[in-house]
Amino acid sequence: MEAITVLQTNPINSYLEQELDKRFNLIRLWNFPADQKEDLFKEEENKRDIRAVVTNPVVPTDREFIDSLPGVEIVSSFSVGLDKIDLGYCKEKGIRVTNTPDVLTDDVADIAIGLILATLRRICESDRYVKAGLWKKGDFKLTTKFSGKKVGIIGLGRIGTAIAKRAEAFNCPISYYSRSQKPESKYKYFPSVVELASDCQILIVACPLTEETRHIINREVLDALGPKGFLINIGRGPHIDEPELVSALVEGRIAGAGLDVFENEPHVPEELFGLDNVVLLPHVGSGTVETRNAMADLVIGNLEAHFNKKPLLTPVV
Ligand code: 8YV
Repeated sequence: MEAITVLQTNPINSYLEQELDKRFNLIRLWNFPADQKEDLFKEEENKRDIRAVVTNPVVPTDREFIDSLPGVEIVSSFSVGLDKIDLGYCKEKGIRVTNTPDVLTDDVADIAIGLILATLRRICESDRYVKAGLWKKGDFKLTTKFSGKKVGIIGLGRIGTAIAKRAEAFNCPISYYSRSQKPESKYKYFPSVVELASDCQILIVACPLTEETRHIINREVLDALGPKGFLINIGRGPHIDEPELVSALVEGRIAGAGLDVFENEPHVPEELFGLDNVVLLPHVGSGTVETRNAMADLVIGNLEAHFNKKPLLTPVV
């Protein structure tokens, strides 16, 4: 049987590519210079040959891109977040979409706790202190306790719940905001983000990025969090109005921030680089070998299920 053609949009993970190569005729879109890309899409036959797209939240799978691939049957995303995929249009066109939930939950929740500890206890700054030989000149300054702090979580899905579970082990009272109250949850519900921010000391963004949650962290929320409050973001950069966050940090209107994601990755506002109350990570929430391999297996498992006419493992559309 002739190999099925799969188009991968951008470099994602070497194990993923290796395993895709074993099973499919893999086209690496980024290997086509702009002029040859034209050729790839010009030939009707080429376009029809491509039956699957493998992608991640770095590049948009929008209407234009979908329309350029008339033979595509499935989009398999190497991510839990689907904000870069036009799900409505895929549904309309009968294109299946899959993601990689669950396998990354632990890692993302772990990094949220890591960011809290790094930010409140100034772990990165104290590491720099020792490496710069400053300890011999005096003790490091006192920091802020994490255990027992009031934690507010925006989005009590898989990842939000995993963060809550971990924070409970630090004796933190947990409250949350989500579109609707979860009757099965023992945590305190706030119907607005401003109310949640006013009531907690550490505010964590853990919801999907949608039109409703874009800039869910705005000036009003930051001011409600206040000069003793910390913001942690392991969701998506556009959840936060970034210029507002930068001024809140620079002006000391919030106490600090731990950020794994940014509005315009890999660009990070340079005003943040000089701030010691801020810990910045390069979107590494799911970035362990174990989890990225499991995500790759799920991307491939979904493609194989689709082409073998079996139920998809993690269908979204
Ligand atoms: C990325 C993520 O997909 O799952 C998500 O939504 O943001 C990450 O796991 C990462 O960019 C992997 O390529």
